[in-house]
Amino acid sequence: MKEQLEAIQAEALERISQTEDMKELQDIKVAYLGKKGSLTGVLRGMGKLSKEERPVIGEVANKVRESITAALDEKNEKLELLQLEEQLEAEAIDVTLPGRPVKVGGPHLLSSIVQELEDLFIGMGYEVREGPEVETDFYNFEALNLPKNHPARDMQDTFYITNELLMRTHTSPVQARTMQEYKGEKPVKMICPGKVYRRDTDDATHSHQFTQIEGLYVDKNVRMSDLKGTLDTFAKKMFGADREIRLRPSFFPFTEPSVEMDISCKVCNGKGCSVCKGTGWIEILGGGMVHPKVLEMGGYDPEVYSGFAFGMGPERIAMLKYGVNDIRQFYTNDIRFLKQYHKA
Ligand code: 2U9
Repeated sequence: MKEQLEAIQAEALERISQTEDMKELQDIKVAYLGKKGSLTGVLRGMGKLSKEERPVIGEVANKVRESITAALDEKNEKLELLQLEEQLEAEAIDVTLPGRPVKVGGPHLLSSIVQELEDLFIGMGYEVREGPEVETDFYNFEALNLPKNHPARDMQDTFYITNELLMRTHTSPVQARTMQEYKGEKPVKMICPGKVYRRDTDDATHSHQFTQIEGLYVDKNVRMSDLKGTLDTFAKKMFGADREIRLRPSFFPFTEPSVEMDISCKVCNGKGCSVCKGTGWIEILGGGMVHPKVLEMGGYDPEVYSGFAFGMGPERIAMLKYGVNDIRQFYTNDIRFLKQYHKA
């Protein structure tokens, strides 16, 4: 029996040393140490041995089991290590390879212009306020000295939702709302950027939806010269320190007196060219002193308070600044157009 055990040991150790496969190693374990394994089979027969033989053979059998188990463990560890090394090699990452470029977006040109304008006016102490795009007739017209039957309220120009609700035609209602909120008790110094809507047929210079930024400054002793100084600062910061401004008389229902502002043409330096249509000047915005009726409707006593207001179109600013010749470029989102204005 001893020889039989030694033969099993020799055979098992040989098979273990020969294999390089985990699955086969598992099969070898079962073949020798499993319930139906050859070593187990021999050990079962020990019952037939004499009392004297049993401990001797038992000791041999234990040694054989131990040596097979140790060889299996050692081989298993070796194969596991080998498998890990192979896996690490297969999954190795070359960190020195150049990265794949990631496509990143950038702000829309209009957003950049609005941001630039906001920064500029925040620098002059203005707060930025927003309001609803679906407005009431009262805030869009009535509070701005545009009573019923005023030509600017024409159904032809405004998207009405109901008799009382409409898509705002300017951002001025945001200022009217702010004046009411401040209850005529403290100064208002604000700008309001946002989308506005007009019933227009889209072409190179018209869009049924466009952006506006309007400003309002209401306080005691606000004068026309304050408006002029503010707009001059704006023009020089936005279009260059060498720009001149000029104010022309105009008319808006919400301001009195009203003005339109031109800047000197950068292309010809005021000499006259095709961009300024030979005049040397380019129209940029409108403004004026807030109409006493508008102050009153906002809750401000026109005997105590005065104010100026102005309004401009960021599309027009962007078109002049970057030579864009079709307003539809801002809304058709041709990536080739938009990409030109992404800063690196
Ligand atoms: C309140 C009082 C007065 C806002 C003003 C303009 C003149 C103006 C246009 C320029 C081109 C709009 O983008 S555009 O179409 N705007 O000329 N806007 S004064 O006056 C206000 C607003 C609110 C309470």
